[in-house]
Amino acid sequence: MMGIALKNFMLYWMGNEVGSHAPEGINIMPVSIPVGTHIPHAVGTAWAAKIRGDKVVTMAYFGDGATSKGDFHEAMNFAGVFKTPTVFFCQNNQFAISVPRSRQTASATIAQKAIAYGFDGIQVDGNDLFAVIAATKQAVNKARSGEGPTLIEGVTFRFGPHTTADDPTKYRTDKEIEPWKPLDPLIRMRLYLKDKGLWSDEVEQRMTEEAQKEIDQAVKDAEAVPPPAPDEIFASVFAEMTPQLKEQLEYLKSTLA
Ligand SMILES: Cc1ncc(C[n+]2csc(CCOP(=O)(O)OP(=O)(O)O)c2C)c(N)n1
Repeated sequence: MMGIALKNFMLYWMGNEVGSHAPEGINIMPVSIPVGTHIPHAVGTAWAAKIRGDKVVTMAYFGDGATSKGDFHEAMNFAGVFKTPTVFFCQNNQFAISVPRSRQTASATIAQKAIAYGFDGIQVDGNDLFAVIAATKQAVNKARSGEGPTLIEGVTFRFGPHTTADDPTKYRTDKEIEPWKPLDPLIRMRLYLKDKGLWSDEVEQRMTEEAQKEIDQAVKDAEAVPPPAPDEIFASVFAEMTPQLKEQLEYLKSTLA
């Protein structure tokens, strides 16, 4: 959607730093694995843009679990104080791996946390594509016109495991999942489009095949790129390598030798 090649995402997951570099003119940060650390970055870049007079709005996406991190609260605080053009989007899928939303916060909603920081928080049906687009557009327009940040809470549910290393049967029952099933956004969107005469089984099959081809090609292209040199694993962590990283690099090199 933002113009990053699928191949780059594959490269990133293969551990190749090349995959993290956004092409010139595309304002997107690399994927952040530590939960929540990208939220202050979104506020910092928005604040810098505001000082420079750039008409930029920054968007930060994170989960319900990330709202327990200090990073989230520090970012929200300064976004409110400096009225930065930032949209915080919390995808509340009810779980941070095995930790349920009820063990994450005592607040009735995640959206209401914005009130304490002095700006708007809105809760939206995260399984309603049009509602999410409308809420996001409204928040972006508000930020762009200098009226400051917004926190959006998209309420949804994670059907599958967190990762392939996770087993949800250990911490939740099928009974919990059942009420969410008819609310699946894919089902709702398919029904909507079918009703408008814009979708059919043939369209779905053709698009699925096209997407599969595109993905297969991206995997092939990414696999054709030579693997990164060991130095590159350490090179982009900080502007300058710390003594610890230098030591680790030497250790890795000696192990490989
Ligand atoms: C700082 C930090 N601590 C722990 C982890 C391990 N971890 C990976 S994902 C995750 C849960 C994230 O939950 P949430 O923010 O709700 O996002 P979700 O993946 O559910 O969308 C944790 C604890 C991590 N990546 N970073």
